[in-house]
Amino acid sequence: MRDATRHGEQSPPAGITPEELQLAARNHGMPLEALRHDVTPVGLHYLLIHYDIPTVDASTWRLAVDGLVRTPLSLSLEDLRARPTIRVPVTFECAGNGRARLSPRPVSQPWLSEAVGTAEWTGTPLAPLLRDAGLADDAVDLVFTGLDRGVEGGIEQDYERSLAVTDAARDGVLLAYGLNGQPLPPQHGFPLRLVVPGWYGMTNVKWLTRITAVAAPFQGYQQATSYRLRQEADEAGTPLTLMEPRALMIPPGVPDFLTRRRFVVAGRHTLTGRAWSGRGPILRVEVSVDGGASWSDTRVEDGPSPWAWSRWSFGWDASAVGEFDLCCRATDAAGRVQPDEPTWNLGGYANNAIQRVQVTVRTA
Ligand SMILES: Nc1nc2c(c(=O)[nH]1)N[C@H]1C(S)=C(S)[C@@H](COP(=O)(O)O)O[C@H]1N2
Ligand SMILES: [Mo]
Repeated sequence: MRDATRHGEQSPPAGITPEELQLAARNHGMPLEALRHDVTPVGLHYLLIHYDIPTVDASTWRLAVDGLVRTPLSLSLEDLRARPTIRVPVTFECAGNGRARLSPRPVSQPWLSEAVGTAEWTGTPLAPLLRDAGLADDAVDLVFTGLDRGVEGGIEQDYERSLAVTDAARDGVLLAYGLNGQPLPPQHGFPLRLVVPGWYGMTNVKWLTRITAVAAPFQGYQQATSYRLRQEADEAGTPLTLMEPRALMIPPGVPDFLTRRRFVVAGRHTLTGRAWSGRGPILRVEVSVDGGASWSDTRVEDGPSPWAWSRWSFGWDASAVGEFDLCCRATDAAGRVQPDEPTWNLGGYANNAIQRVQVTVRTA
């Protein structure tokens, strides 16, 4: 347990506050049984909206590309649809996933482990569009502005995030107008959003209205104040970028309504789930049925795209009745492995500590 007062802050109350509950009721997670789908059905994908969902009239909407460009652009949805099209499954995870398991609990959207989903995005690659606009040599950052507006940290703002020009021009970065073969639904950014494969969710600006090339690193709230790893409020910290590795399992058997504790009939069971990372494919997923005392390798399959989660499965011989503490952990191509315990930080970000699922094995 960490001493919150050391950080000049008040300890959050032991239970979830009405304000956290209000956020949790608006921003839902993906029920873990939906890990069975390669591509998450619309409505089961997690949702995170800082302010309100804006209403957008697609017939008058335009995307502006301006700032330090030789040819400023103003593009309609039809203009964007007429450009080269790509369709690719991409796994998103909110940087705050796991926040509610930190102690003391940073007060914000109280995710446990379900702020994840994989959608099949349809859109147009960003790099050629930037070439058409002709970025000036002194452009260093691109600022992506959404149509949603609100107050955060006492500052009224549009939702805005930036990318370095080199990151924005990478393969796979796209402007998406479709999700799972349909136009974007209002909650996922209709009519257009940015999709940056491998990065934490906040990067994927929804309700995109403007891309501005600027000559200095962007200092907006969501870039310079929020989404940074730090211990103290007055520290600059390090910005969150690529997703850390994480494996999740479909909780086996049936749940208790209130506690979600699992009940499984003794016998052989297949444990399955998904694993992903922003740093290359998942090389290994291990499972433990004894709370992490011993680990076994699982079978890992290729994902539906290089940017989407991999399915894994494991045959569990649950012939003995009793209490079991199931865990899983992923290792990515960069050799990063999930830790047993989280590392605390002020914003409650990037907690990729291993998932634990309590299971009672009983006779039928
Ligand atoms: N304009 C805008 N874009 C946004 C957000 C937002 O509040 N406003 N939330 C971000 C965050 S924090 C996450 S995790 C993802 C969530 O995307 P989804 O709701 O489509 O799953 O969108 C990002 N893009
Ligand atoms: Mo997020």
